Amino acid sequence: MMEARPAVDDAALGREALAVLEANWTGTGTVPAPGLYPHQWSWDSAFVVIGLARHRPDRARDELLSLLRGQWATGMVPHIVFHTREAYFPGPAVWRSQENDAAPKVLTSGLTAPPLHGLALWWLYRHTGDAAFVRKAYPALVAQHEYLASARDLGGAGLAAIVHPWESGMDDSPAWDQALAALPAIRYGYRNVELEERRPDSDHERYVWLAMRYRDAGYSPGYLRDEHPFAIEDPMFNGIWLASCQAMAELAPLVHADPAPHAEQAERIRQAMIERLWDGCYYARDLRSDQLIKVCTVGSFGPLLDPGLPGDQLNAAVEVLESARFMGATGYPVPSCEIRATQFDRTRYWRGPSWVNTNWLLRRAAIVHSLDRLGQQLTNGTLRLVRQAGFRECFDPFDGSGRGCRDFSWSAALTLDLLA
Ligand code: 9WN
Repeated sequence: MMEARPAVDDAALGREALAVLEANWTGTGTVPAPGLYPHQWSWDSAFVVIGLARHRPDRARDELLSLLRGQWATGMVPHIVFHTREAYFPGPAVWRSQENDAAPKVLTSGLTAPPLHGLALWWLYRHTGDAAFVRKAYPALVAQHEYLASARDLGGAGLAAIVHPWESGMDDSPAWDQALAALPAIRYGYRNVELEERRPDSDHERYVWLAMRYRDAGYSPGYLRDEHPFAIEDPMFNGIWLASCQAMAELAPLVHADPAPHAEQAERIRQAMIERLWDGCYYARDLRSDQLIKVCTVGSFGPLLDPGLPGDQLNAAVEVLESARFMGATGYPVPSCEIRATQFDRTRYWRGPSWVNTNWLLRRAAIVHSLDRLGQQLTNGTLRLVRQAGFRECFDPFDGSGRGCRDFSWSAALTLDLLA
């Protein structure tokens, strides 16, 4: 049921958001939420940078640099950087990053996450004009993009493949169900109480098994290409990468670099998404079965972040988004899975609930395509969620009640941006 919260005006909501981010700052980075997620997560940090760009640019800069301390020599930006000693499963003992020559001193996971950092750096520059900081962070992001283009183009067509559901940032999305079900039927033997409590219904034994396989192969790109059983081209991951490539092209002149390679990369991603992921809607492609995964999720709208998206695809995708399959049927934007899908579940993380970060990304897409009414609807609906239920991790898309943990950093950070 909806929790009663006293009415708050914009100024008070902004102050609350800043207070949450202050409380979640550890001195070296912002944790997504106290207790449940006590380390620094990659795309969470990028959202925090975006939200703090106007209000605390100093903190936004520290946040990004702190995350980049976890970057591997391969260019890979890990999905978790462990700056604190707090227990979390799967923690450093599982990832064993320190045994890999390419890993940095700070302990990290061995997976990556949606590469939103180029867009976050551009956002920070746009609001601060701080070209010196761009010069500082730019090379690391070039390396991140080179890593994706070389080690992750497992389909050979210009898209980056995710090799684990955790890499999508949308762990239990129905888009990964088939690929997980197709894993070899073995006794995985990776039960973990903490993980079971955090995600009671998820396929966590398979998640850990998959991560261990990759770890035991030395996090090797050759293993990913030839053997790893999970490889998926995801439209949200690649839509975000494309947006970051375009951001890097715009930032390049500030560091006296050539924008062309970034623009060309963006073009390659766009073409590959059209050729490989579009079928009336964008779908993820399972590279192991070489099939589209025919469930439409909020991730299907990632390519809308591209201002160069062809008009007919833009119109068709927006029609789906506004239809009774998504926003047209729920009181609040945007359910994480289309509600007519059998896998839709309004109570389970990425299988139904609405999230502030994906709402923000879709609002960004609406802005780049001058879809003012849609943008306004996404802004208002998202602010209504946090006004009513607080900075929760996610929300019931029908009645707006909060789900998951409280004081969630990206919900607070992006609220700051939406209020501006
Ligand atoms: C695994 C931290 C992260 C987010 C993801 C979200 C969730 C972790 C989990 O929390 O993932 O990385 O325990 O399920 O799905 O998007 O980055 O907030």
